[in-house]
Amino acid sequence: MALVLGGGCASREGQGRHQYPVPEMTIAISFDDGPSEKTEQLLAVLRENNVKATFFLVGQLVENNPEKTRLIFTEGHEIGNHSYGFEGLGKNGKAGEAAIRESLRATSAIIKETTGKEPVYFRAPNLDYSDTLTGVVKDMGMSLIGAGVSGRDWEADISTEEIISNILGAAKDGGIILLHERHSGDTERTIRAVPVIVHELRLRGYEIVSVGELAKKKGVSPEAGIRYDSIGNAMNGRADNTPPLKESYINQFLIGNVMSPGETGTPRFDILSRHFNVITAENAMKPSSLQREKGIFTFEQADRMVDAVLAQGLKVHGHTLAWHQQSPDWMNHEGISRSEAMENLSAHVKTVAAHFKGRVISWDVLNEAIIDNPPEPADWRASLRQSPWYKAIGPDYVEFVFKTAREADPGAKLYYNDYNLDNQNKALAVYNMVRELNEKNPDTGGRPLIDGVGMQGHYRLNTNTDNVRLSMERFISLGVELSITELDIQAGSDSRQTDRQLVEQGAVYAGLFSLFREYAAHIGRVSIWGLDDGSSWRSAASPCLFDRELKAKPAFYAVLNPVSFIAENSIKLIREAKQGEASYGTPVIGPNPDPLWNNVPALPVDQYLMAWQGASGTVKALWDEKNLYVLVQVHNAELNKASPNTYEQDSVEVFIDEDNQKTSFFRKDDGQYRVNFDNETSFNPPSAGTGFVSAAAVREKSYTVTMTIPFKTIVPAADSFIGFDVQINGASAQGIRQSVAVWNDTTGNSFQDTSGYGVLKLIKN
Ligand code: 9MR
Repeated sequence: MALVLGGGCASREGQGRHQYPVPEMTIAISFDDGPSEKTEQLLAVLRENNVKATFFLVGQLVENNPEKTRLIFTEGHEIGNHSYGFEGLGKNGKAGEAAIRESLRATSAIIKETTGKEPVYFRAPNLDYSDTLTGVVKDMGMSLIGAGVSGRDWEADISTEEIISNILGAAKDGGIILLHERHSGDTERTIRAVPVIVHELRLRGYEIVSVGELAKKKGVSPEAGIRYDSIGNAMNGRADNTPPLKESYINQFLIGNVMSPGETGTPRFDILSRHFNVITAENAMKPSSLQREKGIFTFEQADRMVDAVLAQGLKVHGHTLAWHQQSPDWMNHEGISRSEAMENLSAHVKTVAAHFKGRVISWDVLNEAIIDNPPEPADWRASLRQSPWYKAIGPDYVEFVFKTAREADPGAKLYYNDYNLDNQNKALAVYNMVRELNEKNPDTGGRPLIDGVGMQGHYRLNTNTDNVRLSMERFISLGVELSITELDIQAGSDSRQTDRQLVEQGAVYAGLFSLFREYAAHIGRVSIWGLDDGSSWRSAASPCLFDRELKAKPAFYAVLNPVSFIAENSIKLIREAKQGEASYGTPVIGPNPDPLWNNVPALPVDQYLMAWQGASGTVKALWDEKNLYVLVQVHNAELNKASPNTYEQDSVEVFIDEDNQKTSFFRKDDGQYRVNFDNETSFNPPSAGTGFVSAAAVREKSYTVTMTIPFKTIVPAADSFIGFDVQINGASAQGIRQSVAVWNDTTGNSFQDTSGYGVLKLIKN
């Protein structure tokens, strides 16, 4: 930013000669820590620039400098309470409630005695707040003012230009600028910055006022005990008025979120630092952000963010050194030689890891290298994604990238990070990879090569916590650290959520955090991927803890206290399984249904799981001592079986849980039986096909499938129950599945989880 400094030139322009636009925005300006030897000088600058500000004064200094205090007041500035002796009053201080009360009382009293007016705003010294302090401030009828738009002018090495750019970079309508009339460094820097800030903001259309005046302009009456980082926008009294999440997880694991460099110094950053203690750059530390062109590293944005996060006392996790996305093509384009690709990878990893050394606690060294649901998880090499790095280097790029990272920053924990790790096949492939590489490299810098596994955790309402638990246990058994790195839970569509979805989403968050608490000893960090639904990468599915206005959702309270959330909401969450009846009898299976079916009750298969409402139908069941017989009649189908994926073809699926134990994963009594309209079959597990017989008959847009399904583990008895469900897959004219209808299980998870199945009663009369 090119700014003209010094000589008071900006201020003279500001006075008369310059034509500013008619202001459309308002911002407050405040100065902490006076009165002091600089008071007169600062007052002169403000007078010259026609600015009225809020001064947060220290009680003891008011007592020693009554004249200066009166001067501030008579020149039309507002005075706030900044404690009596600048002692630590919040979480970092030692003052008890009585001492806090006395400090605030004495300050307000001396300000009133000197100026005749009692302050209504309080700012905590060092921005150090606590619940006790908030309670006292509330009792005294004052509002709290946070660090809205901070110049960070107390920092030792900061220049006037940096103070200015900190403020101009974060300025926003309703913001409150924080500067200091006195601090341990050179206060002149601040005083020099003021006219420039005022001038630049006025050019942008801001009116610059005191905190009280800002509230008036915004039509807000500040509430006692509420902390305001800005006034008159959606953020007030909301996200920043909830109990800090991180305090619920002290001594358990770090709790994090993501941000971008542009959020530094904004009210969003205040919310992030209130609730979280570790930050991941959502995009700013990915390869394409740091080395878009070969050899040209662009660290400025990421550095700005990382330094601000560290200055706030939070930690930083690095994301990500090697990935198949958001990486420039030159690194590993098609046809590149193995050695050149290795050089590119190593140069990137070395430079980046060395650059952030000491500032990040850990790195996602390799991101998303394993394919989805790998068919042969025992062979992790065969399970590797055919990514550009893989194609250019081969499967040993995995070991290579970890070794390079270890050398460049031996202090950082090195993570393998991936999504869908609740899928047991994918989890197993990752497990095998980490196990082999750690066994092969047991001592790199005193420890095995890979320190941790990151389960991203992009989940949905139907994510089964039991599968998450299985994977967690698997990784923990490797002796590595576990982190949940990108947690979000989709619930709803089109940026809308029903009341039920809000509670269900909370329940999934609560279930997961209960689980994380159980394994806290093995968990390093749980990070949410997105502060609010509006800024989430999956915004339409509203997956975060805060809504678009930064108001805490039920999900927030679920994370804050999972146990009480479940206790308070369990009634709302019960969803009863449907119950149907199977009649007794042995039909002949063939293209024309046996007349025996005529007296069997039909169950509707008409609950749609996707937006498109295509093929649906009915199901009937018969049973005898050996088999279950099923007849599915499908209507309204555009018959198509072009897809190589059998589940995308027009087909019906029957799910059976013989012992009705509703386990969240398949055991030997469970099976999935799929038949398409052409009577082609597929089974899960494949052994379920033994003894199975089916027939199919098509009539225009309808078809009928009959099946004989042998019981595998039970000898059925009258009046007993089995778990049962039916699904109808509808393909589009292009051969892509566009519609799914079910009888009972709306989770979409029937293929691996029997807990949502309906129940079939076996009747014999
Ligand atoms: O949230 C990120 C989004 O802003 C980017 O556009 C996207 C680019 O691929 O990456 C998102 O973050 C991803 C993360 O880096 C790795 N795991 C999946 C995340 C969601 O896509």
